[in-house]
Amino acid sequence: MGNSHTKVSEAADRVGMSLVTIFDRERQEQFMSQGYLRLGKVLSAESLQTLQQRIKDIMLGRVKYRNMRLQLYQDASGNVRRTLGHQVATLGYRRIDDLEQDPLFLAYIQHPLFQQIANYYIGERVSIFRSMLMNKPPQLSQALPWHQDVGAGWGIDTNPIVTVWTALDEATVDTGCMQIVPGSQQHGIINQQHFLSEEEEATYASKGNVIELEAEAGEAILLHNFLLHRSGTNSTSVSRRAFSVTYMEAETRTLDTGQTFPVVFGENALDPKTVKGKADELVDKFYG
Ligand SMILES: O=C(O)CCC(=O)C(=O)O
Repeated sequence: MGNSHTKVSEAADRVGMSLVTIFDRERQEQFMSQGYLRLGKVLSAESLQTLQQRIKDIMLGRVKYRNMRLQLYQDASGNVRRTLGHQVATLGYRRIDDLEQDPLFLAYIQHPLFQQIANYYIGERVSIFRSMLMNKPPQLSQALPWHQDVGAGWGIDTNPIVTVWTALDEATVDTGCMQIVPGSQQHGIINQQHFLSEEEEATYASKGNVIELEAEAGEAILLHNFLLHRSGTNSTSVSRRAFSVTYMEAETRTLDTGQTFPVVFGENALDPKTVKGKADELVDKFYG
């Protein structure tokens, strides 16, 4: 794995990384103090392969959803074209949203460990703000600037704090892994508008405080939404895909239209056996 960026080593954090099955007090405290928590390889080798294959099938148009929002890289300078529904068969997508309407991804979103965590921080009824694939295709990716994932910037009336980010490929410095500032969630909301200004970056994300969040394929990491994070570009010949899901109170509404979001835990939660395509009104506008 690469090592070019100044970093506080988190080697100890990863040695003997084991799968978290119980979100106990020690882990709750670690998450609240560091703003992230490695959950281990929540995806078995088989489940990982299943999701890798499914996202490939979605990108190539073998599995289609009418109301799925996709962002396609147009060229090496990072220009992106957005489509509603699949239009182009390529692995060069930047981002794909609305994956909860796919039964395989929905089943993963509803993993019992994520339910434990969501029930602890949110309550019984939980919706998701987004369920997105972030892809850094070989030689064709953009860096993502420093930001927090804040509700106001996203146009919703609460500030979610629970995001589960899962590596679908190994994420390294060379493939454009995430970088974070551990503990930075404790500053609270630095910038309601999502991205930091240059001055804020200098204050809150100085090099000495940044770590590279490298991850193995199949590994899930719990992220506090106020944790400062960014990600780099992919200079290798393999893709770096990750699946990121933000959980929140089911009563959370958009600030403009008062709309709620897909429920994944509790009463009337989506069920992988019967999940339907996303309703038209839920894709009228893009929040986040
Ligand atoms: O996967 C990445 O590169 C960034 C993902 C991200 O910003 C997020 O999950 O909030």
